This record gives sequence, C-alpha cells and structure tokens, in this order.
Amino acid sequence: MKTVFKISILLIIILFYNGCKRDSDIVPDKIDKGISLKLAINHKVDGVPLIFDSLMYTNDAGNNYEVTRLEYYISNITFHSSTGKDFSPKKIVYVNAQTLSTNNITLDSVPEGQYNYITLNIGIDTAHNTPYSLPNTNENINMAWPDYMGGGYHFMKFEGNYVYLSSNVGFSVHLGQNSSLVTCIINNPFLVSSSTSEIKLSMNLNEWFRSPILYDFNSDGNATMGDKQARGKIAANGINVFSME
Ligand SMILES: [Cu+2]
Repeated sequence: MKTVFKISILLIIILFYNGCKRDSDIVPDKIDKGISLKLAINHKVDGVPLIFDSLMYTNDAGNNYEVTRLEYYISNITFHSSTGKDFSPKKIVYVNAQTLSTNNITLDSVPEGQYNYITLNIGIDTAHNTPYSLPNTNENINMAWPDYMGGGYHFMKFEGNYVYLSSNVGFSVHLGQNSSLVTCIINNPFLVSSSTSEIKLSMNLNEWFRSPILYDFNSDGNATMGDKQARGKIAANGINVFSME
C-alpha cells in the first residue's frame, strides 16, 4: 500500500513537471533570431588597393603585372563559433572586383557570439559544380567551364598582363574542376554582437603566387585553364588569400 502511494506521488510529480515544461514552450523566452551583417570584400596587392589596367604590381617571383579581370565564386562560408553552433549560410556568391555591388555579401540570421575563425571556398562545391546548376544569369553563363573540359563553372578568372623580355604578355589564371576548389582560412577571432554591421575581408592578389608554392608565370605557365598542375599550385596558394581587416 505504501509503495503504491509512493508511485502515485511520483507519477503526479512527473505529470506536473512535464506540464510545466509544455507551458514554458508555449510562452517562450525571447527567441534569438541573429542579426544581419555585411561581409565587405576589398582587393589589394600587398596592402596597395587594386587598380585595374595599371602595370604597378610585382609578385614574389619578380613578375611585374597588371590586372584586367578578377571574377570568382565564394561558397560554404562558415563562421566557427567558440561558444555555440557554427554559422554556415548555404550561399554561392558571385564576386566581380570591378562591380562593387557584388563585393558586399549580406548574411542574415547570424547568431551573436564569439567566433574563432572563418573558412570559405573560392569556387563551387562538388555537388553544385555541374553544368547549368546555377541560375542562367549573364555572369553565371560567362563563368561556365566548357563541357568538353569537364563542365561546371570557373571558380575564378584572374587575368592581366605581365612583362616578359620588355614586352607585355597576357596571363589568365583560371580555376575550375573539383580538384582546384580553394579552401580559405581566415584565422582571426571576432565578435558578432547586436552592434556588428560589417565584417571586412581583404583579398591579397600576391598571395595567389606566394605560398606554399612560389608561382612564376615564366616557369609555371601563364595560362592555367588547361594545366591541372598549374591550377593545383594556384589553388593551394589560395588558402591565405583572404584576411580580416
Ligand atoms: Cu577558363
């Protein structure tokens, strides 16, 4: 008799407890919807703001060069949290350094908190790097990677001219194909609070030619599109191209 009584009390407590839990679900505390912020990208060459069509830059191999085109995709942006869940918006963003409206990426619902670092890809992940998977905008059509070369999209078109034996020679650093997907690590702790409106990222073009593999147009090639080995070197160097300002 005593045991039955004890069990009854226990059941009443459990029911009451669950009842409370449900009530608190119906009237939740303030829901954290996160904040909207702008990822603002600028382009530099070792600290000097990028000016197009100006033969004023030199990479570590000594190639004196100018830039005539810079277009690429960013995907898989992830803010790595030190306090909660990582923030990873599913976005594939087209950036053209000469079209400033494409240099600001709006991110919605970013949870407030402390983050350790950012990772992102330059290019398009394997699942989406297939012919015509992106909307048929002019930008996306122009970035297509030819079907006969494997299809999908260019990850980057970085073009210009460099000086070779005192004349100007064109270069085209084109990345594409899943093997040249670039992983960037931006190793910089940052806080996202209700007053955060912008995070500034800077791409240093000389990093594409710097490390871990010194890239020289004269010995490594000035056109990477049909050269898997050259693409591999450029893609590996992409790990450090972005930094936070
Ligand atoms: Cu190409």
